Amino acid sequence: MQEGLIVKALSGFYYVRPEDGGDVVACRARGLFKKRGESPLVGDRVRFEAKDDGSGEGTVVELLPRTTELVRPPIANVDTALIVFAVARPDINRQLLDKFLALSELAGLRCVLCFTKADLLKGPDGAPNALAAEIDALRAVYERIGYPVYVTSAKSDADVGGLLREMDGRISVVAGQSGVGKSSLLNRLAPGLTLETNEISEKLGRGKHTTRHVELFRIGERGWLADTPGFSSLEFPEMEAEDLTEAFPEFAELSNGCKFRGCLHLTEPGCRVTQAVAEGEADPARYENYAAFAVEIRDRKRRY
Ligand SMILES: Nc1nc2c(ncn2[C@@H]2O[C@H](COP(=O)(O)OP(=O)(O)OP(=O)(O)O)[C@@H](O)[C@H]2O)c(=O)[nH]1
Ligand SMILES: [Mg+2]
Ligand SMILES: [Zn+2]
Repeated sequence: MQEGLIVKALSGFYYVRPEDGGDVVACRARGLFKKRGESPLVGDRVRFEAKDDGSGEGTVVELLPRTTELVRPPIANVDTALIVFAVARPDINRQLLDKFLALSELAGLRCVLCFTKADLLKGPDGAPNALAAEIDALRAVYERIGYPVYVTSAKSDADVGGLLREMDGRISVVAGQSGVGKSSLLNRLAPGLTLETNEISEKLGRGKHTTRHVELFRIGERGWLADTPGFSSLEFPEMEAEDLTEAFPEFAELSNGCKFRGCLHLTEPGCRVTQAVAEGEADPARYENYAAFAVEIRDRKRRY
């Protein structure tokens, strides 16, 4: 019996990379999993048996305990979300950015932010343009909360060493709208990887979803990374609105100072969060997005 990592799932086969670094083994899952209602996922660490007939096939026998489990994309043991937005084309949607961050926080992931297409921050003369100042301000907002922020470009040899270190020895997923440059970035992070990229439709101003199935790729010496389908809208899981505060670390910290326990930071008196926003201690756009999500979650609950 050997241990390994499921790096791809396709047509009933689980492709397992053995711990000792040997060739990938195409495994079927034991019927037993279905009976127990368990289903192996990409990212699962497993025990498996390889056939000794040289076929390169085998059987997954046991799933080792998971640390995290994502539903969309379906991947186990992810610990980092690399959240990618382009500085422009498409323009940054702050609400979507905060939604990706909040959903990643709720899933128990570490978040790393990456702004791509940095080449668009320079005018024809090579000097920083107006957009560059906006991106600097945005970077400051998120760094202050504690998120690592990187600004990269596929069109230059901007340093990606820092980003690679963030993903070393971990399983990471990449999240971001279609066309922001996720695959282009990953191709740079992992030379030898050739993910399909797509020219943006100039007319629509957005990309088509080029990337579909879930697969983990080696990144750096000891990291694994999934190039997931780009999504454009996301739902919050079934949850209480008051638990949303945990997904906004800077508000979670302030909320100890709120007068009421379970404060939603909307219209409650004695709210430390709304006070911090009013006094310029916390970013107003982050707060607006938080409030919109909190109302969405609360009202959804009321409807059922
Ligand atoms: N100017 C500029 N364009 C870029 C950069 N990175 C990617 N692009 C372009 O953006 C478009 C989309 O890039 P992809 O890497 O396919 O985007 P994606 O996020 O993987 O898209 P999906 O797979 O559809 O989710 C392509 O036309 C790329 O050439 C960059 O750093 N600068
Ligand atoms: Mg892609
Ligand atoms: Zn409050």
